[in-house]
Amino acid sequence: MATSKITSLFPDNFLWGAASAAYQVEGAYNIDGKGPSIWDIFSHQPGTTHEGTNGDVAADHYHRFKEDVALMAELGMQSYRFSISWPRLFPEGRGKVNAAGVKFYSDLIDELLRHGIKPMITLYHWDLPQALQDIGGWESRETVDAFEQYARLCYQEFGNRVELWSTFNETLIFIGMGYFTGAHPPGLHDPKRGIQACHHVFIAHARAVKTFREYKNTGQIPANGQIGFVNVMQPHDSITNSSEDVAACQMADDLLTHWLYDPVLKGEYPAHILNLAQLTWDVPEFAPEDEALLKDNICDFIGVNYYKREWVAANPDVDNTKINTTGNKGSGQEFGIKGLFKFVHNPQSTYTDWDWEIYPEGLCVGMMRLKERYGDIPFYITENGLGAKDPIIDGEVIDQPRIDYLASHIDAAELAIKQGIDVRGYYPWSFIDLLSWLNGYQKQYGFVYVDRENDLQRKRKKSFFWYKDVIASNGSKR
Ligand code: BGP
Repeated sequence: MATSKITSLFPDNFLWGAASAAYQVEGAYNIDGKGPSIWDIFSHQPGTTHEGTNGDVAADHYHRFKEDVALMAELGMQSYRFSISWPRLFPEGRGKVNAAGVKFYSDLIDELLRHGIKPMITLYHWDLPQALQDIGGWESRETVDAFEQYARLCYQEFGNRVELWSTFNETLIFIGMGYFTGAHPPGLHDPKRGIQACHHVFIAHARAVKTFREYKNTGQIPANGQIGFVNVMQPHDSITNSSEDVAACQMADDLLTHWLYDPVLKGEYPAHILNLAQLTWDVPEFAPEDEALLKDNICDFIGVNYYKREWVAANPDVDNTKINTTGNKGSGQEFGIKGLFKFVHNPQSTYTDWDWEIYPEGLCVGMMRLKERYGDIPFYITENGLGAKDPIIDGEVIDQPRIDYLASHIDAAELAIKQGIDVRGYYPWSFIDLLSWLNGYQKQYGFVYVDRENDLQRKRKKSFFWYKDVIASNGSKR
Protein backbone atom coordinates (compact mmCIF):
# COMPACT_ATOMS: atom_id res chain seq x y z
CA MET A 1 0.00 0.00 0.00
CA ALA A 2 1.09 3.57 -0.60
CA THR A 3 2.64 5.03 2.55
CA SER A 4 3.82 8.43 3.62
CA LYS A 5 7.17 8.85 5.37
CA ILE A 6 8.99 11.88 6.61
CA THR A 7 12.31 11.22 4.91
CA SER A 8 13.73 8.58 2.65
CA LEU A 9 17.17 7.06 2.30
CA PHE A 10 17.38 7.96 -1.38
CA PRO A 11 20.38 10.23 -1.91
CA ASP A 12 19.79 13.75 -3.22
CA ASN A 13 21.30 12.94 -6.61
CA PHE A 14 19.20 9.79 -7.02
CA LEU A 15 17.59 9.71 -10.48
CA TRP A 16 13.86 9.10 -10.68
CA GLY A 17 13.04 8.19 -14.23
CA ALA A 18 11.07 5.89 -16.48
CA ALA A 19 11.96 3.76 -19.48
CA SER A 20 10.94 2.78 -23.00
CA ALA A 21 12.46 1.20 -26.12
CA ALA A 22 12.42 2.39 -29.73
CA TYR A 23 10.50 -0.45 -31.38
CA GLN A 24 7.89 -0.47 -28.65
CA VAL A 25 7.14 3.25 -28.56
CA GLU A 26 8.20 5.09 -31.71
CA GLY A 27 6.12 3.68 -34.58
CA ALA A 28 7.06 5.36 -37.91
CA TYR A 29 8.65 2.04 -38.82
CA ASN A 30 9.23 2.94 -42.45
CA ILE A 31 9.33 6.73 -42.31
CA ASP A 32 12.08 9.24 -43.14
CA GLY A 33 14.56 6.72 -44.46
CA LYS A 34 14.46 4.17 -41.64
CA GLY A 35 15.48 0.67 -42.72
CA PRO A 36 13.66 -2.49 -41.58
CA SER A 37 14.68 -4.16 -38.34
CA ILE A 38 14.38 -7.87 -37.56
CA TRP A 39 11.29 -7.03 -35.50
CA ASP A 40 9.59 -5.27 -38.43
CA ILE A 41 10.06 -8.40 -40.52
CA PHE A 42 9.34 -10.95 -37.77
CA SER A 43 6.17 -9.33 -36.42
CA HIS A 44 4.69 -9.17 -39.93
CA GLN A 45 4.92 -12.93 -40.23
CA PRO A 46 1.63 -14.61 -39.22
CA GLY A 47 1.53 -16.33 -35.84
CA THR A 48 4.59 -14.69 -34.31
CA THR A 49 2.95 -12.18 -31.94
CA HIS A 50 -0.28 -11.84 -29.98
CA GLU A 51 -3.06 -11.36 -32.55
CA GLY A 52 -0.53 -10.11 -35.11
CA THR A 53 0.28 -6.93 -33.17
CA ASN A 54 3.40 -5.01 -34.19
CA GLY A 55 5.24 -1.73 -33.69
CA ASP A 56 4.35 -0.13 -37.03
CA VAL A 57 2.57 2.70 -35.21
CA ALA A 58 3.16 1.83 -31.53
CA ALA A 59 2.57 5.01 -29.47
CA ASP A 60 3.66 7.15 -32.45
CA HIS A 61 6.27 8.72 -30.19
CA TYR A 62 8.33 9.51 -33.29
CA HIS A 63 5.79 12.18 -34.24
CA ARG A 64 4.61 13.10 -30.75
CA PHE A 65 7.85 13.21 -28.79
CA LYS A 66 7.41 16.87 -27.83
CA GLU A 67 4.03 16.21 -26.28
CA ASP A 68 5.50 13.16 -24.53
CA VAL A 69 8.49 15.04 -23.16
CA ALA A 70 6.14 17.72 -21.85
CA LEU A 71 4.29 14.97 -19.97
CA MET A 72 7.60 13.61 -18.62
CA ALA A 73 8.42 17.08 -17.36
CA GLU A 74 5.01 17.43 -15.73
CA LEU A 75 5.60 14.08 -14.03
CA GLY A 76 8.86 15.51 -12.72
CA MET A 77 11.04 12.84 -14.35
CA GLN A 78 14.72 13.48 -13.82
CA SER A 79 15.93 10.97 -16.37
CA TYR A 80 14.47 9.11 -19.34
CA ARG A 81 15.82 5.75 -20.49
CA PHE A 82 15.15 5.14 -24.19
CA SER A 83 16.80 3.19 -26.96
CA ILE A 84 18.05 4.24 -30.33
CA SER A 85 16.78 2.38 -33.35
CA TRP A 86 19.94 1.25 -35.14
CA PRO A 87 18.20 0.93 -38.56
CA ARG A 88 16.90 4.48 -38.20
CA LEU A 89 20.52 5.67 -38.17
CA PHE A 90 21.93 3.03 -40.51
CA PRO A 91 19.13 1.69 -42.74
CA GLU A 92 21.51 -1.03 -43.99
CA GLY A 93 23.06 -1.58 -40.56
CA ARG A 94 26.36 0.04 -41.62
CA GLY A 95 27.71 2.32 -44.30
CA LYS A 96 25.40 5.15 -45.27
CA VAL A 97 23.98 7.25 -42.41
CA ASN A 98 20.36 8.40 -42.45
CA ALA A 99 20.52 12.09 -41.48
CA ALA A 100 16.79 12.24 -40.63
CA GLY A 101 17.30 9.51 -38.04
CA VAL A 102 20.18 11.37 -36.43
CA LYS A 103 18.06 14.50 -36.35
CA PHE A 104 15.19 12.73 -34.60
CA TYR A 105 17.36 11.61 -31.66
CA SER A 106 19.24 14.87 -31.56
CA ASP A 107 15.95 16.76 -31.29
CA LEU A 108 14.66 14.34 -28.66
CA ILE A 109 17.80 14.79 -26.56
CA ASP A 110 17.59 18.59 -26.84
CA GLU A 111 13.95 18.52 -25.86
CA LEU A 112 14.74 16.38 -22.80
CA LEU A 113 17.62 18.62 -21.75
CA ARG A 114 15.47 21.72 -22.21
CA HIS A 115 13.15 20.22 -19.62
CA GLY A 116 15.98 19.24 -17.27
CA ILE A 117 15.62 15.51 -18.00
CA LYS A 118 18.83 13.46 -18.29
CA PRO A 119 18.82 11.05 -21.21
CA MET A 120 19.95 7.48 -20.58
CA ILE A 121 20.57 5.85 -23.94
CA THR A 122 20.36 2.13 -24.69
CA LEU A 123 22.20 1.37 -27.91
CA TYR A 124 20.62 -2.01 -28.53
CA HIS A 125 17.12 -2.91 -27.46
CA TRP A 126 16.67 -5.78 -29.91
CA ASP A 127 15.84 -4.08 -33.23
CA LEU A 128 18.82 -5.29 -35.24
CA PRO A 129 18.85 -3.98 -38.83
CA GLN A 130 17.45 -6.75 -41.03
CA ALA A 131 20.31 -6.17 -43.48
CA LEU A 132 22.71 -7.44 -40.79
CA GLN A 133 20.52 -10.42 -39.97
CA ASP A 134 20.77 -11.27 -43.66
CA ILE A 135 24.54 -11.68 -43.29
CA GLY A 136 24.22 -13.81 -40.14
CA GLY A 137 23.16 -11.31 -37.46
CA TRP A 138 24.95 -11.80 -34.14
CA GLU A 139 26.49 -15.01 -35.43
CA SER A 140 28.69 -12.91 -37.70
CA ARG A 141 31.73 -10.91 -36.66
CA GLU A 142 30.70 -8.38 -39.30
CA THR A 143 27.76 -7.44 -37.07
CA VAL A 144 30.24 -6.75 -34.27
CA ASP A 145 32.16 -4.38 -36.58
CA ALA A 146 28.90 -2.74 -37.62
CA PHE A 147 27.89 -2.27 -33.98
CA GLU A 148 31.11 -0.46 -33.25
CA GLN A 149 30.51 1.83 -36.23
CA TYR A 150 26.99 2.49 -34.99
CA ALA A 151 28.17 3.16 -31.41
CA ARG A 152 30.81 5.56 -32.74
CA LEU A 153 28.22 7.53 -34.66
CA CYS A 154 26.06 7.80 -31.53
CA TYR A 155 29.00 8.99 -29.41
CA GLN A 156 29.96 11.54 -32.07
CA GLU A 157 26.45 12.90 -32.52
CA PHE A 158 25.10 12.71 -28.97
CA GLY A 159 28.08 12.11 -26.69
CA ASN A 160 28.56 15.74 -25.68
CA ARG A 161 24.98 15.89 -24.36
CA VAL A 162 24.47 12.45 -22.81
CA GLU A 163 26.18 11.12 -19.66
CA LEU A 164 24.49 7.75 -19.23
CA TRP A 165 24.80 5.00 -21.81
CA SER A 166 24.22 1.30 -21.93
CA THR A 167 25.22 -0.99 -24.75
CA PHE A 168 22.76 -3.89 -24.65
CA ASN A 169 19.42 -4.69 -23.10
CA GLU A 170 18.89 -8.19 -21.71
CA THR A 171 20.93 -10.91 -23.40
CA LEU A 172 18.78 -13.44 -21.52
CA ILE A 173 15.76 -12.45 -23.56
CA PHE A 174 17.02 -11.61 -27.04
CA ILE A 175 19.52 -14.48 -27.14
CA GLY A 176 17.41 -16.88 -25.07
CA MET A 177 14.24 -16.30 -27.05
CA GLY A 178 16.01 -15.67 -30.34
CA TYR A 179 18.19 -18.81 -30.37
CA PHE A 180 16.87 -21.22 -27.73
CA THR A 181 13.07 -20.98 -27.55
CA GLY A 182 12.53 -19.43 -30.98
CA ALA A 183 9.87 -16.95 -29.79
CA HIS A 184 11.87 -13.86 -30.85
CA PRO A 185 13.74 -13.28 -34.10
CA PRO A 186 15.70 -15.00 -35.58
CA GLY A 187 13.36 -17.74 -34.26
CA LEU A 188 15.94 -20.52 -33.82
CA HIS A 189 16.26 -23.53 -31.51
CA ASP A 190 19.98 -23.96 -31.65
CA PRO A 191 22.09 -23.64 -28.47
CA LYS A 192 25.38 -23.86 -30.34
CA ARG A 193 24.53 -20.91 -32.58
CA GLY A 194 23.00 -19.04 -29.62
CA ILE A 195 26.09 -19.36 -27.44
CA GLN A 196 28.32 -18.09 -30.25
CA ALA A 197 25.92 -15.22 -31.05
CA CYS A 198 25.91 -14.27 -27.36
CA HIS A 199 29.69 -14.30 -27.31
CA HIS A 200 29.72 -11.83 -30.20
CA VAL A 201 27.34 -9.61 -28.25
CA PHE A 202 29.82 -9.52 -25.35
CA ILE A 203 32.63 -8.69 -27.76
CA ALA A 204 30.54 -5.96 -29.38
CA HIS A 205 29.84 -4.61 -25.90
CA ALA A 206 33.53 -4.65 -24.96
CA ARG A 207 34.48 -2.85 -28.17
CA ALA A 208 31.80 -0.23 -27.64
CA VAL A 209 33.03 0.34 -24.06
CA LYS A 210 36.61 0.68 -25.34
CA THR A 211 35.54 3.20 -27.98
CA PHE A 212 33.49 5.09 -25.41
CA ARG A 213 36.58 5.51 -23.22
CA GLU A 214 38.59 6.73 -26.20
CA TYR A 215 35.97 9.42 -26.80
CA LYS A 216 36.09 10.30 -23.12
CA ASN A 217 39.87 10.58 -23.17
CA THR A 218 39.75 13.01 -26.06
CA GLY A 219 37.05 15.07 -24.37
CA GLN A 220 34.37 14.31 -26.97
CA ILE A 221 32.36 12.69 -24.20
CA PRO A 222 32.43 14.54 -20.85
CA ALA A 223 34.47 13.09 -18.02
CA ASN A 224 31.35 12.14 -16.06
CA GLY A 225 30.08 9.94 -18.93
CA GLN A 226 29.40 6.33 -17.89
CA ILE A 227 28.69 3.20 -19.85
CA GLY A 228 26.98 0.06 -18.59
CA PHE A 229 25.19 -3.11 -19.55
CA VAL A 230 21.56 -3.94 -18.80
CA ASN A 231 20.56 -7.45 -17.78
CA VAL A 232 17.50 -9.22 -16.53
CA MET A 233 17.82 -9.67 -12.79
CA GLN A 234 15.90 -12.84 -12.01
CA PRO A 235 16.71 -14.32 -8.63
CA HIS A 236 16.28 -18.11 -8.49
CA ASP A 237 15.22 -19.97 -5.38
CA SER A 238 15.02 -23.69 -4.92
CA ILE A 239 11.46 -24.90 -4.37
CA THR A 240 12.60 -27.49 -1.76
CA ASN A 241 15.78 -28.23 0.17
CA SER A 242 16.35 -31.49 -1.67
CA SER A 243 19.83 -31.72 -3.11
CA GLU A 244 18.36 -32.26 -6.61
CA ASP A 245 16.36 -29.04 -6.49
CA VAL A 246 19.21 -27.06 -4.94
CA ALA A 247 21.57 -28.28 -7.67
CA ALA A 248 19.02 -27.38 -10.36
CA CYS A 249 18.71 -23.92 -8.85
CA GLN A 250 22.48 -23.50 -8.91
CA MET A 251 22.47 -24.52 -12.58
CA ALA A 252 19.74 -21.95 -13.37
CA ASP A 253 21.86 -19.29 -11.65
CA ASP A 254 24.99 -20.31 -13.53
CA LEU A 255 23.34 -20.40 -16.95
CA LEU A 256 20.87 -17.55 -16.71
CA THR A 257 22.70 -15.14 -14.40
CA HIS A 258 26.43 -15.79 -14.12
CA TRP A 259 26.91 -16.65 -17.80
CA LEU A 260 25.40 -13.29 -18.70
CA TYR A 261 26.84 -11.03 -15.98
CA ASP A 262 30.37 -12.43 -15.56
CA PRO A 263 31.66 -11.41 -19.03
CA VAL A 264 30.75 -7.74 -18.49
CA LEU A 265 31.59 -7.48 -14.78
CA LYS A 266 34.53 -9.91 -14.47
CA GLY A 267 35.65 -10.06 -18.09
CA GLU A 268 35.38 -13.84 -18.29
CA TYR A 269 32.84 -16.66 -18.34
CA PRO A 270 32.26 -18.91 -15.32
CA ALA A 271 34.98 -21.52 -15.94
CA HIS A 272 33.00 -24.72 -15.31
CA ILE A 273 30.10 -23.59 -17.52
CA LEU A 274 32.47 -22.51 -20.27
CA ASN A 275 34.02 -25.95 -20.07
CA LEU A 276 30.64 -27.60 -20.33
CA ALA A 277 29.64 -25.51 -23.37
CA GLN A 278 32.92 -26.16 -25.13
CA LEU A 279 32.76 -29.90 -24.46
CA THR A 280 29.12 -30.17 -25.56
CA TRP A 281 28.98 -27.78 -28.51
CA ASP A 282 32.50 -26.59 -29.13
CA VAL A 283 31.50 -22.98 -28.53
CA PRO A 284 32.06 -20.14 -27.82
CA GLU A 285 34.89 -19.83 -30.24
CA PHE A 286 37.34 -17.08 -29.21
CA ALA A 287 39.21 -14.87 -31.66
CA PRO A 288 42.78 -14.12 -30.48
CA GLU A 289 41.91 -10.67 -29.10
CA ASP A 290 38.63 -11.64 -27.37
CA GLU A 291 39.98 -12.60 -23.99
CA ALA A 292 41.86 -9.34 -23.49
CA LEU A 293 38.97 -7.28 -24.85
CA LEU A 294 36.63 -8.71 -22.24
CA LYS A 295 39.14 -8.33 -19.42
CA ASP A 296 40.08 -4.75 -20.26
CA ASN A 297 36.59 -3.35 -20.69
CA ILE A 298 34.60 -3.93 -17.54
CA CYS A 299 31.64 -1.58 -17.55
CA ASP A 300 31.03 1.36 -15.22
CA PHE A 301 27.65 0.23 -13.92
CA ILE A 302 25.11 -2.50 -14.23
CA GLY A 303 21.49 -1.87 -15.14
CA VAL A 304 19.09 -4.39 -13.67
CA ASN A 305 15.62 -5.09 -15.05
CA TYR A 306 13.62 -6.66 -12.26
CA TYR A 307 10.13 -8.04 -12.63
CA LYS A 308 10.04 -11.42 -10.90
CA ARG A 309 11.83 -14.29 -9.24
CA GLU A 310 11.64 -17.92 -10.42
CA TRP A 311 11.20 -20.98 -8.23
CA VAL A 312 13.38 -23.79 -9.49
CA ALA A 313 13.14 -27.57 -9.34
CA ALA A 314 15.07 -30.51 -10.72
CA ASN A 315 13.81 -31.44 -14.16
CA PRO A 316 13.93 -35.00 -15.38
CA ASP A 317 11.02 -34.59 -17.80
CA VAL A 318 9.80 -31.13 -18.91
CA ASP A 319 10.97 -29.61 -22.18
CA ASN A 320 8.56 -26.75 -22.62
CA THR A 321 8.95 -23.11 -23.44
CA LYS A 322 5.39 -21.89 -24.02
CA ILE A 323 4.84 -18.74 -21.97
CA ASN A 324 1.62 -16.96 -21.09
CA THR A 325 1.01 -14.25 -23.72
CA THR A 326 -2.73 -13.84 -23.09
CA GLY A 327 -3.03 -12.41 -19.60
CA ASN A 328 -5.18 -15.40 -18.62
CA LYS A 329 -3.70 -16.84 -15.43
CA GLY A 330 -2.24 -20.29 -15.88
CA SER A 331 -2.29 -20.21 -19.69
CA GLY A 332 1.44 -20.80 -20.09
CA GLN A 333 3.25 -24.06 -19.43
CA GLU A 334 6.00 -24.95 -17.03
CA PHE A 335 9.27 -23.69 -18.52
CA GLY A 336 12.08 -26.20 -18.42
CA ILE A 337 15.29 -27.43 -19.95
CA LYS A 338 15.20 -31.19 -19.63
CA GLY A 339 17.92 -32.62 -17.43
CA LEU A 340 18.92 -29.21 -16.05
CA PHE A 341 16.14 -27.32 -14.31
CA LYS A 342 12.57 -26.13 -14.58
CA PHE A 343 10.58 -23.19 -13.23
CA VAL A 344 7.63 -24.17 -11.07
CA HIS A 345 4.58 -22.44 -9.66
CA ASN A 346 4.62 -21.86 -5.91
CA PRO A 347 1.07 -21.95 -4.53
CA GLN A 348 2.16 -19.73 -1.60
CA SER A 349 3.18 -16.89 -3.94
CA THR A 350 1.18 -14.12 -5.57
CA TYR A 351 1.23 -13.88 -9.38
CA THR A 352 0.17 -11.37 -12.03
CA ASP A 353 -2.29 -12.32 -14.74
CA TRP A 354 0.75 -13.18 -16.87
CA ASP A 355 1.93 -15.63 -14.19
CA TRP A 356 4.86 -13.49 -13.08
CA GLU A 357 5.46 -13.76 -9.34
CA ILE A 358 5.07 -10.50 -7.43
CA TYR A 359 8.00 -10.52 -5.01
CA PRO A 360 9.24 -7.02 -4.16
CA GLU A 361 11.94 -8.29 -1.77
CA GLY A 362 13.60 -9.91 -4.78
CA LEU A 363 14.72 -6.51 -5.98
CA CYS A 364 16.87 -6.10 -2.86
CA VAL A 365 17.86 -9.76 -2.60
CA GLY A 366 18.87 -9.86 -6.29
CA MET A 367 21.16 -6.84 -5.96
CA MET A 368 22.66 -8.22 -2.73
CA ARG A 369 23.51 -11.49 -4.48
CA LEU A 370 25.10 -9.59 -7.38
CA LYS A 371 27.09 -7.43 -4.99
CA GLU A 372 28.33 -10.53 -3.25
CA ARG A 373 29.63 -11.95 -6.53
CA TYR A 374 30.84 -8.78 -8.28
CA GLY A 375 31.74 -6.38 -5.49
CA ASP A 376 30.66 -2.81 -5.03
CA ILE A 377 29.32 -1.82 -8.46
CA PRO A 378 26.91 1.05 -9.09
CA PHE A 379 23.39 -0.12 -9.91
CA TYR A 380 20.62 1.49 -11.89
CA ILE A 381 17.24 -0.19 -11.72
CA THR A 382 16.62 0.19 -15.43
CA GLU A 383 13.21 -1.53 -15.52
CA ASN A 384 10.57 -2.57 -13.02
CA GLY A 385 6.84 -2.58 -13.45
CA LEU A 386 3.48 -4.30 -13.55
CA GLY A 387 1.97 -5.45 -16.84
CA ALA A 388 -1.81 -5.45 -16.53
CA LYS A 389 -5.05 -4.79 -18.33
CA ASP A 390 -5.80 -1.51 -16.57
CA PRO A 391 -9.37 -0.81 -15.45
CA ILE A 392 -11.06 2.30 -16.82
CA ILE A 393 -13.66 3.63 -14.38
CA ASP A 394 -15.79 6.63 -15.43
CA GLY A 395 -13.22 7.50 -18.07
CA GLU A 396 -10.29 7.42 -15.62
CA VAL A 397 -7.53 4.82 -15.67
CA ILE A 398 -7.45 3.59 -12.09
CA ASP A 399 -4.28 1.49 -12.03
CA GLN A 400 -4.10 0.97 -8.27
CA PRO A 401 -2.40 -2.47 -8.61
CA ARG A 402 0.49 -0.74 -10.43
CA ILE A 403 0.82 1.83 -7.63
CA ASP A 404 0.91 -0.95 -5.03
CA TYR A 405 3.45 -2.89 -7.10
CA LEU A 406 5.77 0.08 -7.61
CA ALA A 407 5.44 1.33 -4.02
CA SER A 408 6.48 -2.04 -2.62
CA HIS A 409 9.43 -2.22 -5.02
CA ILE A 410 10.55 1.27 -4.05
CA ASP A 411 10.50 0.00 -0.44
CA ALA A 412 12.83 -2.79 -1.55
CA ALA A 413 15.12 -0.35 -3.40
CA GLU A 414 15.36 1.74 -0.24
CA LEU A 415 16.15 -1.36 1.78
CA ALA A 416 18.95 -2.15 -0.69
CA ILE A 417 20.40 1.32 -0.11
CA LYS A 418 20.17 0.69 3.62
CA GLN A 419 22.15 -2.52 3.08
CA GLY A 420 24.92 -0.46 1.50
CA ILE A 421 24.14 -1.11 -2.15
CA ASP A 422 25.01 1.76 -4.46
CA VAL A 423 21.65 2.26 -6.21
CA ARG A 424 21.67 5.40 -8.33
CA GLY A 425 18.40 5.49 -10.17
CA TYR A 426 14.99 3.93 -10.67
CA TYR A 427 13.34 3.65 -14.08
CA PRO A 428 9.91 2.03 -13.97
CA TRP A 429 8.82 0.28 -17.13
CA SER A 430 7.29 2.18 -18.76
CA PHE A 431 6.72 5.87 -19.11
CA ILE A 432 3.80 5.40 -21.51
CA ASP A 433 1.70 2.43 -22.66
CA LEU A 434 3.57 0.79 -25.48
CA LEU A 435 3.88 -2.45 -27.39
CA SER A 436 4.67 -5.57 -25.40
CA TRP A 437 6.77 -7.68 -27.78
CA LEU A 438 4.66 -10.84 -27.70
CA ASN A 439 1.59 -9.57 -25.82
CA GLY A 440 0.48 -6.65 -27.97
CA TYR A 441 -1.11 -3.54 -26.49
CA GLN A 442 -3.30 -5.35 -23.95
CA LYS A 443 -0.43 -5.65 -21.49
CA GLN A 444 -0.04 -2.12 -20.18
CA TYR A 445 2.77 -0.77 -18.07
CA GLY A 446 2.66 3.02 -18.46
CA PHE A 447 1.95 6.05 -16.30
CA VAL A 448 0.35 7.49 -19.41
CA TYR A 449 -2.51 5.73 -21.18
CA VAL A 450 -2.69 5.77 -24.96
CA ASP A 451 -6.23 5.67 -26.30
CA ARG A 452 -5.89 3.39 -29.31
CA GLU A 453 -9.52 3.98 -30.32
CA ASN A 454 -9.11 7.71 -30.28
CA ASP A 455 -6.15 8.91 -32.32
CA LEU A 456 -3.62 7.69 -29.73
CA GLN A 457 -4.59 10.45 -27.32
CA ARG A 458 -2.53 10.56 -24.15
CA LYS A 459 -4.21 10.42 -20.74
CA ARG A 460 -2.64 10.55 -17.30
CA LYS A 461 -3.38 7.47 -15.19
CA LYS A 462 -3.87 7.43 -11.43
CA SER A 463 -0.27 6.17 -11.15
CA PHE A 464 0.95 9.31 -12.96
CA PHE A 465 -0.19 11.55 -10.11
CA TRP A 466 1.12 9.09 -7.53
CA TYR A 467 4.59 8.83 -9.13
CA LYS A 468 4.72 12.61 -9.42
CA ASP A 469 4.49 12.82 -5.62
CA VAL A 470 7.07 10.07 -5.20
CA ILE A 471 9.54 12.01 -7.31
CA ALA A 472 8.76 15.39 -5.76
CA SER A 473 9.37 13.96 -2.27
CA ASN A 474 12.52 12.04 -3.32
CA GLY A 475 10.76 8.81 -2.51
CA SER A 476 9.49 9.66 0.94
CA LYS A 477 5.85 9.85 -0.15
CA ARG A 478 4.69 6.56 -1.61
C1 BGP B 1 11.76 -6.52 -20.68
C2 BGP B 1 12.08 -5.70 -21.90
C3 BGP B 1 11.14 -4.61 -22.19
C4 BGP B 1 9.70 -4.90 -21.83
C5 BGP B 1 9.55 -5.63 -20.51
C6 BGP B 1 8.17 -6.13 -20.24
O1 BGP B 1 12.25 -7.80 -20.84
O2 BGP B 1 13.36 -5.14 -21.79
O3 BGP B 1 11.32 -4.22 -23.51
O4 BGP B 1 8.98 -5.43 -22.86
O5 BGP B 1 10.44 -6.71 -20.42
O6 BGP B 1 7.98 -7.37 -20.86
P1 BGP B 1 6.65 -7.79 -21.56
O7 BGP B 1 6.37 -6.70 -22.53
O8 BGP B 1 6.93 -9.11 -22.20
O9 BGP B 1 5.66 -7.90 -20.48
